[in-house]
Amino acid sequence: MKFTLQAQDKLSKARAGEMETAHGTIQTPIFMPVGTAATVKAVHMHELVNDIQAQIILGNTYHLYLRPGLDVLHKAGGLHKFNNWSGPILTDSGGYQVYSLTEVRKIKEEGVTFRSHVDGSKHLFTPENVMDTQRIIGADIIMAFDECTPYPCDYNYARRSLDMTHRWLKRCCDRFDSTTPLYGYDQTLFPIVQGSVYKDLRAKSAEVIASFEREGNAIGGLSVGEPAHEMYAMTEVVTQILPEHKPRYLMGVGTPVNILENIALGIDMFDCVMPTRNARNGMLFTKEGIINIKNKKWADDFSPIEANSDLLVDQIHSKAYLRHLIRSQEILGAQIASLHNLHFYLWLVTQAREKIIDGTFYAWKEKMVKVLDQRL
Ligand code: PRF
Repeated sequence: MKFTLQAQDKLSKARAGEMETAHGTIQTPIFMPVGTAATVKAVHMHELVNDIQAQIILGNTYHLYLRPGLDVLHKAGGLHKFNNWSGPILTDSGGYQVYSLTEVRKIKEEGVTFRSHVDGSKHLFTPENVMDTQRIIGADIIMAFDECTPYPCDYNYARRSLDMTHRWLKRCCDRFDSTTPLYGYDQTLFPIVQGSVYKDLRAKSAEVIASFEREGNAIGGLSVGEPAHEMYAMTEVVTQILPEHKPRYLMGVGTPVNILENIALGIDMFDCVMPTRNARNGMLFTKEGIINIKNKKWADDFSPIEANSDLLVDQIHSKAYLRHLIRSQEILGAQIASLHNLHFYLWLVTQAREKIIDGTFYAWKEKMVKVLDQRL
């Protein structure tokens, strides 16, 4: 993987860059639609490619390992072949899903034992087997196995957890570096900064993570319930330490405002279930603000879902129609709303990139934050 910085904003730490992977080039800052179980929920691959020009999608080791399982993925020739997405893929390591989705789990030095949310069967994830699993899935960018601490988190717990995440990172790197890709193209491993909301722990973690000198770095453990100002304070501490010339990925973030503020702090990559998950409940992100399409006020509003949008479904369907579909739990409602929201998120980061390049990012960001903080 190769990362080139193309422009840096003068009034903030925002950057525009380009990442070259085996499956294509990604222009940053970028948002990665979440394709947990080998699908971006309710959105077809041809829509990702043709309608919203997604540049990279995410997959989850935890879900893919449980279903369809490694045997099927290996026989398919990896996830790209299995789901017919030929662009870049990043897989998360399961270091978050085992904490958020499983109830009975035990974290030990060796790894994490947990029960499957699908059938209750018992499994063990270790730094080594999670690397092997991500080799089999075949993502271009794979993530280290970490512990995402909850919020709030006691200082001593956060400190001990961090030390373990760092020891796990060494084991991840050793395994990754002593194995080879299975499908003939390169993969790269990103380590993850943790440290809860403690500045000293975040700084220490960022230094340790940087010392591994991988091709990109990630920040985890944020957007887990802490106030936004604490998230920004942590991002700021960490981006001051992580190397300038490598991509920085803020995991699981966030609202459009969170994304803009973190771009301003020097983040290049984001993912979040919010545009797709909230779409299914009728929350729509628009250039004028956030709306709940289920609201009565849209019942007889026959204007397009979004005026001045270049997305076909925004032009040909009305707010009243989408409201009806979502309220009736029609599958098409989830499809239209998900595509609309992903299109908005990709529009937002593409605009940010253009503004960084033409030198007008800061003023634009301030204006957009005001608009996007509003619920209409
Ligand atoms: N670790 C991993 N994946 C994640 C997170 C993390 O801390 C988060 C936190 N927002 C989202 N996804 N491995």
